[in-house]
Amino acid sequence: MSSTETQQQTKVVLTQAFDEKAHVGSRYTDYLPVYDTTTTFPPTQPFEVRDRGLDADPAKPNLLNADNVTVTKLTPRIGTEIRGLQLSQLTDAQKNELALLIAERGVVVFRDQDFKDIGPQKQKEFGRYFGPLHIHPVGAHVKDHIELHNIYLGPDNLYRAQTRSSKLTTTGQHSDVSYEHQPPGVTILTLLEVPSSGGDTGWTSQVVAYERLSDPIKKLLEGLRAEHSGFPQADGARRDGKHVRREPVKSDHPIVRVHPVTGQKALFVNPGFTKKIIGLKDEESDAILQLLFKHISQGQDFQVRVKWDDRTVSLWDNRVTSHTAISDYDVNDGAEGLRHGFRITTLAEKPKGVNGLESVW
Ligand SMILES: O=C(O)CCC(=O)C(=O)O
Ligand SMILES: [Fe+2]
Repeated sequence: MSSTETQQQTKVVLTQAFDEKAHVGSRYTDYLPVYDTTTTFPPTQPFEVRDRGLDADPAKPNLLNADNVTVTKLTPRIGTEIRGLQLSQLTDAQKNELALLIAERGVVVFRDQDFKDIGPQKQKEFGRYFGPLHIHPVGAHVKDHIELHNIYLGPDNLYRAQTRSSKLTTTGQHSDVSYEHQPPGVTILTLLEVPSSGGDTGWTSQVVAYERLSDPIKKLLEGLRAEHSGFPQADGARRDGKHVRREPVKSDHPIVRVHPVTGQKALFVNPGFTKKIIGLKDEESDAILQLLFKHISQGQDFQVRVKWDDRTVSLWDNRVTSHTAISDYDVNDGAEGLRHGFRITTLAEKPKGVNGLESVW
């Protein structure tokens, strides 16, 4: 267990964040959201991590040339779909090649998986291969498995129901918990139940988002860091009367991040957590961030939208993509069905930018 997973555990008190009556007959009630209201843990300490992609054969023969495997690009620049391989059965060589493929393609979607049925221990073990597991400082999780971050939106979602939004859209591009000093790399989302239509997830290539910028803007951004903050999320949680397990953190990350394996440059700002550009006047920072957020959110020509079913697992690299849930289904219409899943989030290196620029906090 890494320091990121060390918890100071007293007697755990759980708040159930769902109504049992809405889930009679479901096979996955053990994965419904609960909210630990007692565990606290200290700030995450720096840790060393070696990206698995560094140990991959760049041609990826073990992964891509395995028997009966079909590999399809979902769009030219982002997203690959794989059929004919079980994540639960991959060898280490295949997992290393998968880490590289996720870095190159941003998101890799595995169809017809048994992953959701192998149990939380094996699911976490699979995640840990790619890095220490993140524990969400405020999110709902799976009972007895605080590293399994809950994804559930239903009429009985007592956890999220308290959050009121006055926004026109439910979509919001973000890179998960990018305020962390060593934010996530490989991230794994498994859906257990899906609505009859809708509930897709959209990913944006931050590599292409960077490439599209003009040379003078690229040059400007390469020399700058931006602040990513966990404070609004923690404040919101407190406002809703929820327990904050770890005091929030902020990090100033390079705006242009270099991937440690591919060497690709990616834009590393997102509307979810990036608050300001360090060293600029307020109006300058606001104007440039608004420009970049709009660019990321509107770039349908460098995005992929993935349709789920209940045997799909998607893996993405939070260093080179941003994403949004697309909550377009009616959670109050029983006929549309439930959407329920869990996320395993692995932490990666301290971000590195161009010309030796590094994160500070
Ligand atoms: O539910 C989804 O489609 C994505 C939710 C999300 O942002 C995540 O799992 O990181
Ligand atoms: Fe996310």
